This record gives sequence, structure tokens and C-alpha cells, in this order.
Amino acid sequence: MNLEKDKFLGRISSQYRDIYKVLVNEKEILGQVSGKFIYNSFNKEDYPAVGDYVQLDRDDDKAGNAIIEKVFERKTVFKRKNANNGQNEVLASNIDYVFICMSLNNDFNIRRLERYIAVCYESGAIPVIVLTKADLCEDITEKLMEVEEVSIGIDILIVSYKDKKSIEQVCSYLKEGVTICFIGSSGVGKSTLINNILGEDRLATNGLRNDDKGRHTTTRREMFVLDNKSVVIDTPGMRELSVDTKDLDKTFTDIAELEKMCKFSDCTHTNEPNCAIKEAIENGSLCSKRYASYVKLKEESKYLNLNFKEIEKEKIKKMFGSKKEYKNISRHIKNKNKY
Ligand SMILES: Nc1nc2c(ncn2[C@@H]2O[C@H](COP(=O)(O)OP(=O)(O)O)[C@@H](O)[C@H]2O)c(=O)[nH]1
Ligand SMILES: [Mg+2]
Ligand SMILES: [Zn+2]
Repeated sequence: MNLEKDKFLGRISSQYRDIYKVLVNEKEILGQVSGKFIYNSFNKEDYPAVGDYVQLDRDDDKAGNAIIEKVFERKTVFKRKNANNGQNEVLASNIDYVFICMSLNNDFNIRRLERYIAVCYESGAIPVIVLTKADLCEDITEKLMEVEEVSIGIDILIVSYKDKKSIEQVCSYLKEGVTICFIGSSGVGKSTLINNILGEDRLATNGLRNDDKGRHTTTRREMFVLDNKSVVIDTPGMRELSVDTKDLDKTFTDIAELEKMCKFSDCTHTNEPNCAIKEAIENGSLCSKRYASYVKLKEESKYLNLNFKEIEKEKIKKMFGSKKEYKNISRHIKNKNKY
């Protein structure tokens, strides 16, 4: 990191619109970006995000907010693409592990898990699956098998706040300098787990006694530093997480392998002969729902990287096979109307 002379290194710990909380020399201070920063920033993703290392003009906020002068290059970036304007939003950065939390009771959903894994690989961080509320689940072995099927090579932790040993397992990842971001639907127990890791109730959780059902307690992404200098980031539940294709092959290694075995390299796995995907679905070695999930994510990410005009073109292509065909059809219609 290229810190200029007489400047200070900080790390963004949370964001409140244009004001940031920044950790500097183990203190938390308030900061905002400089006018020059705004002038030089064209995209939303250029702005500071939780987890970013930044250069500050001072290390206190006694005489007003510290000025954030630049954001240092991100080692890993956890992004979400806004489907409406195509802009990327950085959710968190410089993360070593993403703990994908899913409860073993109501929230259990393998298809959603696949999506989270894909998002995580895209970020560059290492995914770890955390299955929560083990105390509320009666068929753990069965569910674990389902999870294992879609998470080859990924660590899986089973936790319950009632089981201290299971919390210790989570803590074993928290080494000095390591940053872990917790993601997953609202209510699965992320904040509860982090409180248990911190050893104190620092975070508000969705308590059953005095809270409405389904209320979102964690409202913003927030970073906490442990005594051993490891860092955890809590996030609120994220409804729509868009996925980019580049790394779908990592999430669906089984499908990527099968595709290589189709007779035709451009096989669409629909009506070609000797299609390895179709065969695998027929003989039961590939779950059809998993394949459908893969197709859906792939389709989604294809659209994400297109601009408006390209999306329209794609839609036409889908309807009529190709643009050329569409032109032929429209000419045909026009001619028909002439006579
Ligand atoms: N039975 C059980 N309940 C849990 C466990 N972990 C969290 N909860 C409860 O689940 C609710 C939601 O927890 P919270 O940490 O706010 O979830 P978050 O939205 O993911 O941060 C709270 O009522 C917690 O007490 C667990 O391991 N077992
Ligand atoms: Mg929470
Ligand atoms: Zn095929």
C-alpha cells in the first residue's frame, strides 16, 4: 500500500450515507471523502466500502471529520450489480473468508446456497458454509448430505448457539489479520453467532421475545475487530444477489466437467445426440433441479453484463432464433400487409 508521507492508514468499518466510520490506530473515527475524490470518481464502486483500506489526512476527528483521500487497491471485492442501472455496488472488500450462513430449519434452501457460493467465488474470497440452528433440526445428516452435494471442496460447519464447541469451530478461522464476512438471509443467526464469537452482546439480534417476526435487526454492514486482531463483518439479509458468470464453473464443477463430454462442443443440451448432461440427468447422477439452477444463474449473468440495447436484441433472438430471422419475419409481415 502506497501511503503518502504524513498520512494515515485507516480501514472503513461502516457507512452512513456520505459519512464513514474508519478504524485508525485501533480507534474508530468519522471520515468523509475529499472534493478531489468526488471529482475523480465516476462510478459508485470507486467510493469507499466496508473493509476498504484508505488514506486519511489525520488520525482523529476532534476538529471535524477526517478526510478520506484515496481507497487502496482491493484484494477481494464482494459486489452486487444493480439490475436497473448496471452499476456495481461494493458490499465489502478485502475479505479472506465469506461465511455463508443458512439455517437448518426454515431457511434451508439448496438452490439459494448455490447462488451464494457463486457470488462468493466471484469475490475472490474463500467460501465456508455455516449451517445454523442445529438444535432445531432433526435430520441433520440428511441435510448435510444435500449440502455436500453442491459444495465440493468447501468447508461446512454445523453450529448452534447452545453448543459452545460448535462456536469454537467457527473461531478457529479467526486468526490475526484475517477478515471474515458473514452473509445469508435475515434471521438465520449471523449476529447471534458474531456475538458469541465476540463474547459479548455487541450486536442487536432478532430476539423472539420483544421483536416482530421477520424484522431486520442488522440494518447495515458493520465491522468488528477481535482482541487477536481478526476482523468480522456482519451484514443484513440481502434479498437479491446478482451473479456474474465468470466463476459459475467453480460453483458447478460437476456440470462443467460433464459439458466437456458432450459430443458437440457447442452442445445446448436440448436435442443434440450424445449429450452428457442429458444422459446424467436421465441416469440420476445429475439432479435436474441443480442443472436448472445453473441455467438460470447463467442466463441471469448474461443479462447483467449487457446494456439496454443488447438486452432487447437478446430478447428478440430468444423469441425468433436470431436477429436475421427476426428481420426476415418482419419483412414477410410487411410484404403480407402490402397485398
Ligand atoms: N434455536 C436457535 N435459535 C437461534 C440460533 N442462533 C440464532 N437464533 C435465533 O434466531 C433469531 C435471529 O437471529 P439473528 O442473530 O438476529 O439473525 P441474523 O438476522 O442472521 O443476524 C434470534 O431470535 C436468535 O435468538 C441457534 O443456534 N439456535
Ligand atoms: Mg443480524
Ligand atoms: Zn450436451
